[in-house]
This record gives sequence, C-alpha cells and structure tokens, in this order.
Amino acid sequence: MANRTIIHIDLDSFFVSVEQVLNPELKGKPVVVGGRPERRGVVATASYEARAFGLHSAMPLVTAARLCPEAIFIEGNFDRYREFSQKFMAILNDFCPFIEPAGIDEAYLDVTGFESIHGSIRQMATAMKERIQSELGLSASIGISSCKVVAKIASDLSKPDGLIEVTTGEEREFLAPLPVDKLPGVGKQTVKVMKSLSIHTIGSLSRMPSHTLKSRFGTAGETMRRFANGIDDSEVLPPGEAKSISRETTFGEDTRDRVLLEATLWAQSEKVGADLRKQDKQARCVTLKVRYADFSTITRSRTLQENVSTDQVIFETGSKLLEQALKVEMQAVRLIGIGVSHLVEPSRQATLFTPSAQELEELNKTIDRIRNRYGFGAIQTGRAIQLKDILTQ
Ligand code: TTP
Ligand code: MG
Repeated sequence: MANRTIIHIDLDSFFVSVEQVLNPELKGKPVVVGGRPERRGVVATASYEARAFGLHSAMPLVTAARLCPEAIFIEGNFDRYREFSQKFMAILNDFCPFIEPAGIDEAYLDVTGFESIHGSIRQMATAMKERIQSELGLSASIGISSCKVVAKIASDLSKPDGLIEVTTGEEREFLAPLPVDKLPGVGKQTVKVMKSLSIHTIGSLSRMPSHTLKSRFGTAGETMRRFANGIDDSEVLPPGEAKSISRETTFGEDTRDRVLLEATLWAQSEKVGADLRKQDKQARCVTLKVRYADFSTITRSRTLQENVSTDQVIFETGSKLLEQALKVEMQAVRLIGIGVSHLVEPSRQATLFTPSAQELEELNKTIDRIRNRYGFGAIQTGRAIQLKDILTQ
C-alpha cells in the first residue's frame, strides 16, 4: 500500500470537559459524569483530576465515591455532548474531508498529501487542536502515523492535550516498549494468555512466530502480530457508506488469454464506474483481484493521485495491475475482478481535471443515461464487444 499519513484525534475526558465548558466552576476539580453515587451505575468519564485518585470509566459510582469523596458527581446531558460532537466533526471536516468517526469524540483522518496545504502535518494537527480549543473550549489529543493503529496508540499515549508523531519506518520501535494491552483488541483475557507465553511488551509480541499466535488466538493472532509490527492496511472510511464497489467473474474455463482478460476487466470497470456515478461518488483506490487455477488468490491495489469516477481510469489502473501480476505468475486465471474503494464525495475543483478527463466524464454520464433507459446491453463499448457470448455476470 502506498505511503499514507493518518491522524487519530480524541477529545480529552469528553463528557466532563463539556460540563466544564458549560459550568466553568467545575474546571480543575475532580468531576465525574455518570450520575449520583447513591444510585447504582458506573462512571461514564472522570476528569483527569479525579483520575489521579484511580477513578476511570466503567467503575461503579459507589467505588468512585469511596476513592474520591470530594468528587463532584453529575448526571450528564447526552444531547449537549452530541451537539459538541457534531461541531467537533465539522471542524475536522474543514481541515480534511477524509474522515472516519470512530466514536462520539474520536476520528481518523487520512491526511496524505495535506502537508502541502499546512506546511507540515504537525502544523495541521496543531492548528486543529487550536481551533477545537478556541471554538469549543475542549482539548484534544492527536497521533500522527502511517497507519490507523499506530496513530490511535500515539494519540492515547499523548493524553491529555498531547501530540505525538511517529515517523514512517519507526512504527515498530515506537510500539516495542509498550505493554501489550495498549494494542486495540487486547483485553484482560488476552493479556492473561500472553503472560503465560511470556509476552509482556508489544515488542515481544511482534517477535512471536505466526503459528504460535495462530494456535492460541486464531486469526486474531495474525492481526495482533501485524499490529505489533506497526502494520495496518485498513483504510479511513466514511461512515455508513458502501466501502467498496466491485465486480468479479469466474471463467467457464481457466484462461491465459490476455484479450479475454482485458475485455472482461473493461466490462467490469464499466459496471463499477456506473455504480460509482449512480452513488454520486468518486474513488481513490482501485483493486484488482485474480484467482489462479490452483485457487490461490491475490489482490493488488493502487491509490490514485486524483479521485476517479470514469470507467477508463478504473480500467487502465486495473489493467496495469494485471500486467504486473501476470509477469510474476504463470498460471492460468480462474477468476478476475476489479473494485474501487475509499469512496469520497466528488471533487468539484474543475482545475484538477484536464479537459480530456472532463470530456470522458461527460461521455460516461451520457452512456449511463442511455443504459438507465434502455438497459446495460443497449450500448457495447470498446473491448466488451468481444465478450458478447462470454460474460455471464
Ligand atoms: P473516551 O474517549 O474513551 O474517554 P474520555 O474522552 O472521557 O477520556 P480520554 O479520551 O481523555 O481518555 O470516551 C469518550 C466519551 O464516551 C467519554 O467522555 C464518556 C463516554 N464513555 C462512556 O460513557 N463509558 C465508557 O466506558 C467510556 C470508555 C466512555
Ligand atoms: Mg476521549
């Protein structure tokens, strides 16, 4: 996967901080949101002053009151938190549209390439923190890294009001000394099993043989090992949207016929492109999938400089990936597929497009309109003509 820059941002003691903005008398004091301690229930969040007494989220309120009798207990007002959350996300959106909210007070941003706008990603992150502070009165913590998992751990470690940037290539060294429970998904049970294997730090986890982890933790073991090595290819995805659009075709007979492979890819690209435009989306990543005669399957992705929505660019990208894949593998192909992911709102900056790209987009839209009216087969374009009798899906 191409080099990326990811920000993870999380507000500090969110519910309590909102209460402190609404009532400044609460500032600098041990405050708990979750309800009155006489009532059964748990701490939603505690201010950092209260955390110094050992209070934390999910602790029974009675225990919290015993550990910190002077704490101020508040019921909380979820509607207000939601309001602040929406404003927080809107500020992030001003900085970068590639956002994946990961909770009420946290989000991932794919800020790859944004240093040219802000001088550096660190400056961008600092500006974000300043705006959130000045407009909402809240402090945020930020992690910057080449992948989501490391960015998340970095922001967590920087709390409160912090900023940690992990240089690309130094992810492993950054993670190595940390205790394993800093990794997302590693809870108390997992920590116990890891202890029995003498795994205490993320570094020792990263050095464990794959098969040992697989036998103890199943497929989650492999994910943990990759995370421990600072490897996480997962994308920053907007919520509730189709994560990808794809088409694949299994051939009646395994084939090495380049003309057939390319023609199939073209027909698939047209359908993927049409779906993309129907959703009024553009994509940043194109993925080719190839399954060989022996059922081994590869996927190859390319992140593009500019958003795509035309069949031609999807096809050309897929075709280049296919060419590379076929160079290293001599087997016949059983299945081929193409997909787009990292879907975004169309960029309206016409200057980004060369005139020919704009013309292509117009042509694609015209063909879409005809097909919407008369059916997909009403127009056969380019290489797909060779497929009339072959394609079944
Ligand atoms: P978190 O971001 O996990 O916690 P936080 O913002 O209070 O503190 P920090 O990030 O500085 O460590 O959760 C965000 C909000 O979600 C939190 O303010 C309250 C709510 N929450 C609960 O209601 N119950 C919980 O168990 C947790 C963890 C959070
Ligand atoms: Mg938080």
